[in-house]
Amino acid sequence: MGRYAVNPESVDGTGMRIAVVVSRFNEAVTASLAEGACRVLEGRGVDPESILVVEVPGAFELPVTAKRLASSGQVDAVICLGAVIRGDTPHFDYVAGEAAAGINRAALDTGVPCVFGVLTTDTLDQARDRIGGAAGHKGEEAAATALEMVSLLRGLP
Ligand code: INI
Repeated sequence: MGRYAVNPESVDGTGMRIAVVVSRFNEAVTASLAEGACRVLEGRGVDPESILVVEVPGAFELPVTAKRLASSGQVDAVICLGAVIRGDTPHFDYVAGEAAAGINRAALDTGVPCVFGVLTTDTLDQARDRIGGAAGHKGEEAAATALEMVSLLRGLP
């Protein structure tokens, strides 16, 4: 029996090309997600010139943008960042559900990891807890996941 894993804390991002797609809806939150993601990428050795940050209007627009970037042959991973807050919308489930399904489809269709860094919370306070508050920083976590998946997939048959 074989076993393969990479140490998530020691992945070296040198030479990796990463796209960060961030939605402007709930921008006070999503800007922090993007800052955290870029901080981790650069801290792990990704050249700032190799990070492409793309803004989209809302979380619903993340999948088509992720698919375009993932199929370009020019990025190793796509990090999708957004904040869907239930209090704001009766169509929360559609926006959040379609974002999740579409981002996953972009990854499955292309083989390029597309990370789901979309907060889905009931309140703005719960979202704030996830950008460096009580519940960690989901932008930083999304970046670490992207680096791990690039490294992991490179090592698999
Ligand atoms: N988009 C979000 O990213 N978060 C939300 O909370 C949200 N709400 O509340 O509606 C939201 N809606 C916009 C949506 O993502 C699309 O941009 C819009 O429907 C146009 O396609």
